[in-house]
Amino acid sequence: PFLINILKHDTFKKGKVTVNFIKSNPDLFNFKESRNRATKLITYLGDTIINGNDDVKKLDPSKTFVKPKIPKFDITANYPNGTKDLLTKLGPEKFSEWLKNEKKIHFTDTTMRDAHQSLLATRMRTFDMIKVAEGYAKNHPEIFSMEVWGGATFDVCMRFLQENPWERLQMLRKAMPNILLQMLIRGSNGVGYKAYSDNLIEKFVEQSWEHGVDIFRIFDSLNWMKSIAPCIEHVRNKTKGLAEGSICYTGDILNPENTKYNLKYYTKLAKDIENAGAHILAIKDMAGLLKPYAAFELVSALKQEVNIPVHLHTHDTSSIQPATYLKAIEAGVDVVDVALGGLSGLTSQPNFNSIVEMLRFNEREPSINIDSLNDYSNYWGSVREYYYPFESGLKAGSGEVFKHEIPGGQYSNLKPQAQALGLEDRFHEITDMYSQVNQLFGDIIKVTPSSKVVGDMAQYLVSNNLTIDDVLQRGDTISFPQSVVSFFKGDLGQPVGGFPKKLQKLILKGQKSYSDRPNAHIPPVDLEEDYKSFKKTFEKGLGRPIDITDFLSYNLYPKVFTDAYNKHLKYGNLMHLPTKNFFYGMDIGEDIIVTLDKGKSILITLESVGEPNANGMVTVYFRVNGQGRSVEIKNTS
Ligand code: 3PY
Ligand code: ZN
Repeated sequence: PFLINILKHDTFKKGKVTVNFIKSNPDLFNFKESRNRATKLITYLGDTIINGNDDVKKLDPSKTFVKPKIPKFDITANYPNGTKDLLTKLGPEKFSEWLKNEKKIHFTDTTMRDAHQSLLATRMRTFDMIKVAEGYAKNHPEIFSMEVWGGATFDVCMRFLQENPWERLQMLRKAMPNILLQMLIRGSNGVGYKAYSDNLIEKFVEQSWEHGVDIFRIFDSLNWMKSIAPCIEHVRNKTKGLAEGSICYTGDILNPENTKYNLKYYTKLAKDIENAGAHILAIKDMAGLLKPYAAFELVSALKQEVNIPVHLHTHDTSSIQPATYLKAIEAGVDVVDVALGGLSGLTSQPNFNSIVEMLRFNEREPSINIDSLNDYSNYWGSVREYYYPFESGLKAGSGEVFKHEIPGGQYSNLKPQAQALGLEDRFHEITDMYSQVNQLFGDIIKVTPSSKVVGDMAQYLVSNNLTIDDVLQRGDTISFPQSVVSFFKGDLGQPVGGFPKKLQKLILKGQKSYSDRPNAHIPPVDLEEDYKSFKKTFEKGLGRPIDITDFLSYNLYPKVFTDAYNKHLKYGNLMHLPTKNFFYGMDIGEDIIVTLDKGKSILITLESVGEPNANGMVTVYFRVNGQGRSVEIKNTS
């Protein structure tokens, strides 16, 4: 191994070896460390070959994969200037002015965040993103922003993918230095499902910026300004990035009977967001309820009412949302969110490639190389196949979304959840109950985490054969899901128009509620002493220095972080393992090249798999860089 390390060393390869070469390169002696890492990797592969990946619940043995084709790009070329360069040059205020004055329509590409969150249960791995990131940024510098972080990705990265979300962000930043990177943040709930202390969210925003985020799309799951405004402040105070405040859209502004979420409500909220210091206004249509003619009215009114650019987000659950974009573009919207074809449509965003074609020869036509864009769509179409166990099974658009108002990401998860509860044949009862629960709660904004509360209640009532009447008649004898109790206490803030008082009493059963900010009840995180003791506990084992981002991950998700840390001790860094092998192990005779940290690669071949012995242990035989290696795996299946 020592000789191999010399032969592989960059300095050696460049022919610049001197007498001091060996002395000044102690990493040549790191074969023990590399060997350890290789052992961990083959332990993971062995485990997956014998017992499968825990996260893969339904395997199709007949499934075959086509190698995704990476579109060509010039690796030696400089990155063409893009929106990130413009933000650096202009600063957030002037950038916002520039955007408002642009005639052509701009696009945010959500493929690496919301698209897979909404279609594939957020399982897309960094491995598949990083393969095309540099080429995409070089071939498509005209993209307004790439949504790559936040929402559910933070949690899922650690919980299911054995990845460090901060590392993903840094890698994507490095690969796409010219385009704005965007994240979704749930106001005081950060990237979690509950409120966190203000100083934790502030530090999180600061570090997100430091590690690569430029645009912070900020929303609150109840449209509560008291959660949105402090987060806008954090972005303004701690970063040089863009604060994008969101109005979450629900209902139908064209419905004359809608007195709650009407045009006046939204324009007032938009004004409040602008006054709180947002650089951009987002219309976040998380369930895809903004119909085309309503979009025209809403965008026209907002363009009149506010002086900042307007950015529209929707989900194509109903299949009519491209028409919404058409009308919004006619009304002067500045940016729309789209996903590359292969990961677009249904609960995801409208199809980027087709929207570009829709606008060909129009006065707001963007200048985008459609052939290249189609190649990227095809890449994602092939990559998607690796993730087939996470597909939701939804096959067609559904007009029912206008009744139940379930957000895209939640809708695609609800089917597998119903299946897990043995309620698959009652899926439509659940979606119907979801809308009844929403009315019972007083017609609330439904988006993470408030949408989860409504979903939990709907599933609970259906699985226990309870009706809304049962809740109203004998709610004092029913013990409701924890998330519902917490919501009625005020832990997610205050809904528009307040809580229905009678119901709140039935649910809380004497527990006290409050109406100030939940954060006022949460002590600040001790960023000095607690950080020190955190470091002591976790400093060894990650194979790299531990830092403040780990401390933030831990504070946001203590159990998820700790579990991921323990898995890391056993398996090492799995980020560079090809996706096929991460989910499905290896076939006999298959060769794979895996990059270890610091750019070192190893060649792994699966030679054979033994029979379980009396204790259920199986020997799995590999070749690692040509040398025979084996691991003993307990068969737990
Ligand atoms: C999230 O909060 O993750 C969302 O995507 C909400 O729409
Ligand atoms: Zn969304």
